Amino acid sequence: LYMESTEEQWKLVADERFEFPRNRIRLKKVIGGGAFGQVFAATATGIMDGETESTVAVKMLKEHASSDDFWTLVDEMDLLKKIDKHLNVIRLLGCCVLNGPPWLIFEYALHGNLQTFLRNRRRSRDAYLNVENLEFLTHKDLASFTYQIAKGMEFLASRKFIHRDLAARNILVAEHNIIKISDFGLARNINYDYYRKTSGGREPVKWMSPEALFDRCHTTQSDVWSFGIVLWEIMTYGGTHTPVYNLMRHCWQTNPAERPTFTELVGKLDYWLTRAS
Ligand code: ACK
Repeated sequence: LYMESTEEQWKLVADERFEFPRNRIRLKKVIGGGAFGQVFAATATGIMDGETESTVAVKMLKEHASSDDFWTLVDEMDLLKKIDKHLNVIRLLGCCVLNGPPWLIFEYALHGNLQTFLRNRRRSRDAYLNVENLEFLTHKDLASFTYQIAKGMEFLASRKFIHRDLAARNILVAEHNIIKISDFGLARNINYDYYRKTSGGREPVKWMSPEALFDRCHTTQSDVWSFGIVLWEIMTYGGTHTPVYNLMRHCWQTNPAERPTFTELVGKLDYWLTRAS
């Protein structure tokens, strides 16, 4: 992609394989936002074979985004164009770069991100507050999520893509509980970019392997580390792992005297079960 003009920063050259007429998109409502981008639910006319109107998700910059943000989005778009279709990887259906700011059009994932999805389906003491009457999940559902995530990541790894931000919040759940790996804002294709390092950007510390964290060395195997954390997120229904992880490490102190007593453990676990998010 090239900038044609410096006067309007969004003047990008259209890619005919992906360009979709902006006027065939109807934005409906904001369904999500990150640090620099926002996502709308929208309808697109004639974007999918055999469907006149499809529900899609449109990702774009927020109003006061910087030029860094702009290029992050353009990088993401470029990268997504190179990823072939896979059931468990969110698909870029098209882009709008002409006559306005860049829009990325994605297939729609009905149930939103996996972290919120899991948290809304916890069997807690407050289960009766489950006003939306959401179906609870079975072990089989949880196992299916882990399998589908592994399948999606296996596919990305086979194409030499490193995700670098694999976490339940970046995984989407579509109709029939189909998993879609998403959020490629930090992803890199190692074929051309394996040496590029992040600095000052957002770094998902709690999901990062030691080599990614300390040496900025991101590989498919560091994605595997993050996958391990995602397994934890799934098994705790979207729980934050820090408290329990700290507890585990506490039990593994070399000096036995520094390990917690069972009474301390009971107290902490009780607190965790009843209060923690
Ligand atoms: O649970 P959510 O609303 O689902 O939180 C995130 C948010 O935008 C920020 O990424 C939602 N989102 C992103 N991409 C899609 C998509 N393709 N389909 C449905 N929701 C999406 C996501």
